[in-house]
Amino acid sequence: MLTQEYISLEEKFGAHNYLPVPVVLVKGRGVFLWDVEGNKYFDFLSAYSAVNQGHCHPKIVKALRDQAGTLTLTSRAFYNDCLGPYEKYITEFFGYDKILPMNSGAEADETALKLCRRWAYDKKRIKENEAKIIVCDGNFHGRTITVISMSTDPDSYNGFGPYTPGFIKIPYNDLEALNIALQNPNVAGFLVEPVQGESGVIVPNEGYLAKAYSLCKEKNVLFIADEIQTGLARTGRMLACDHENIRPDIVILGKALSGGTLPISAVLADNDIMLVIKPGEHGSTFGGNPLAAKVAVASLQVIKDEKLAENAEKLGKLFRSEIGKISSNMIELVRGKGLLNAIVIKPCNGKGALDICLKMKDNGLLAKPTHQHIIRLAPPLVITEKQIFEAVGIIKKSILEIEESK
Ligand code: IF1
Repeated sequence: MLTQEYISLEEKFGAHNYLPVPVVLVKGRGVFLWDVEGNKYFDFLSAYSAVNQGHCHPKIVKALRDQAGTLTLTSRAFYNDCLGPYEKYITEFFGYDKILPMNSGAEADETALKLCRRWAYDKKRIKENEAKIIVCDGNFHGRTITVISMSTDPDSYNGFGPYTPGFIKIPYNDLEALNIALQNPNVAGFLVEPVQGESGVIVPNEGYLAKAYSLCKEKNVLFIADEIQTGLARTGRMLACDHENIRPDIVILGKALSGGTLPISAVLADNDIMLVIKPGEHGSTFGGNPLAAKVAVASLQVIKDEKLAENAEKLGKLFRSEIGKISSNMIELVRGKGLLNAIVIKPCNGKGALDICLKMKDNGLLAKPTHQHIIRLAPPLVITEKQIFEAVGIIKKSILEIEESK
């Protein structure tokens, strides 16, 4: 079957909760993807930063294959020989007492919210059902009802009410607003993305995270970092919070924790927070399954062994510098941290970000706009300097072709 035939199948038999770029992918390896017609592409989305290690990384696939034929799922009703070693590995890797393993990012965010609320009642002695959690305008933490109750994006929350109460929304990157919100004695936590991905790669001011952290500590409020998209070397450090040398009270991970092979997420915290949830009070059928445990260890080893954070830091700077050299009226600015970047497009002759993405596809590079005029550009972190130059060449060619088209 060819491209349109596959697209028609999804159109007819699948929910219409996405409108994908019209390309049908059949194979991935490293920074490259191939479509059903044999065309090869640079992947500059990395499945929204879930494929930091590159598509089908041999070491991660080996871990998957070796465990898949042995034992994939026991449920948490019983112990198994993979979870404990994984828990030891990841807690030592990030320097926390404990992990609560889940599957999707949204589930991990929900888990963090439950931990924060229970900690509020059991430890901070906030009155039951009165706990508040501060979140930021422009946040994205997933698609569940409680998570969209925190959202300020109508595309995320419209038509899905009634909403979960207990959230205070403040502007992102605004310490004064945070300080005011923290005066409320019922505030238990501050949930924040170190860089806002979906909003269009919004990088806060230098020092924002560190100052926000200390304001929270002054008020005995948990600083909760959603590192699902920014973590695991994407922004040039193992965690984006490492740029400001802060240690969140709760860290939320997902996406690249599996190298893009299967849904694996995790919440990390120390005992005084993690142990507020008692046996039987939270869980998940697949959370912490043997297959995920083995794959997650391999995925973390690859990030460390291949120095992906260092590569992201170095090549991210090169990428932004090379994009900055493109002379085009359609480029408003380029911004980002590490290899999480975005170009803000100025529409021209009725053409905008989507037209550029479709042209980049024709020229061999895949990316997708987030919101109207922003193109997120986030390749796997295994990309080389030579490939960065090649990819920038494609981006430049595509932008100029669209700009010159009438
Ligand atoms: C979609 C983007 C959106 C996330 C952060 C939690 C989650 C995500 C910081 C939830 C998920 C994905 C979801 C996907 C598109 C993509 C995304 F920001 F990455 F681009 F939508 F905003 N926290 N982000 O980025 O994790 O439950 O999906 O495993 O929903 O369209 P999940």
